[in-house]
Amino acid sequence: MHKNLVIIPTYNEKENLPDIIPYVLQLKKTFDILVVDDSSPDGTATVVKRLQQQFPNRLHLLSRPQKQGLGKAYIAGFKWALARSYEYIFEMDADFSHPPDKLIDLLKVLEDNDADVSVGSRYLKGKINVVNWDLKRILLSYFASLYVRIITGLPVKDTTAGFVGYKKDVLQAFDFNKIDFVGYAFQIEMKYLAWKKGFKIKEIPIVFTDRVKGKSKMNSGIITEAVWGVLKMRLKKT
Ligand SMILES: Nc1nc2c(ncn2[C@@H]2O[C@H](COP(=O)(O)OP(=O)(O)O)[C@@H](O)[C@H]2O)c(=O)[nH]1
Ligand SMILES: [Mg+2]
Repeated sequence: MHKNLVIIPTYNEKENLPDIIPYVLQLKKTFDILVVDDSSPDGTATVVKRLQQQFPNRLHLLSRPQKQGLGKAYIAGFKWALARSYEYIFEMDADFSHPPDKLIDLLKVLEDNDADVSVGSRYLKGKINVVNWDLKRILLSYFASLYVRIITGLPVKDTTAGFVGYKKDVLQAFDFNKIDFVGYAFQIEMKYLAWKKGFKIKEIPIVFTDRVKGKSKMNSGIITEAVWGVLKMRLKKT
């Protein structure tokens, strides 16, 4: 049984999986992969099944009946991971925006007991490490992170980051029935709750590159959810 699991949520990512899956499975450290697919109409699940023949036991697929958002996909993945006793569990996008080599650094932080949660951060030391995003998206993401820090006090620079490692006990401490955000607000809430529960969060620098293949699923609903969600989260008792 391996210790490390990377959860990759997918919706129409058939072009990216044949590249990213072998890449992650051939890293110097052993990471298994769980793809959580929401019945993508482009046949992403079929691509996973084909790759499973090449990487038996290391590549897993959780198929869900319909598109329910990133948050729900991750929660299903976390429950799957905890039921199988993985020690270190990672979130990563399918589209190479998160450099997969940095999984090794995220893992090291957890293995060395430097923190309970490790975050691949775009916004450290006053820098904005984003490639190929238009100015609007950079400003949106940067000011979203600032907004969250001001409202919640969360001591994390990149609060919406989706490249994250968790020790198993962090995920075990969550009541997933109480988390109902689906987009960026989900990523913010995971960090906020971990911090509130006294877990230590450490950020490491990464360069985020916009996707080359496939389409972004970001939409204005996700942004509205984040703006109101952060206020709601701050007022809610945890
Ligand atoms: N299972 C699942 N995955 C999703 C959903 N929405 C987005 N994703 C995946 O989540 C990751 C991040 O989404 P992406 O569209 O790249 O968002 P962006 O990077 O903010 O533009 C990608 O791997 C997507 O395929 C969803 O509703 N369900
Ligand atoms: Mg993306």
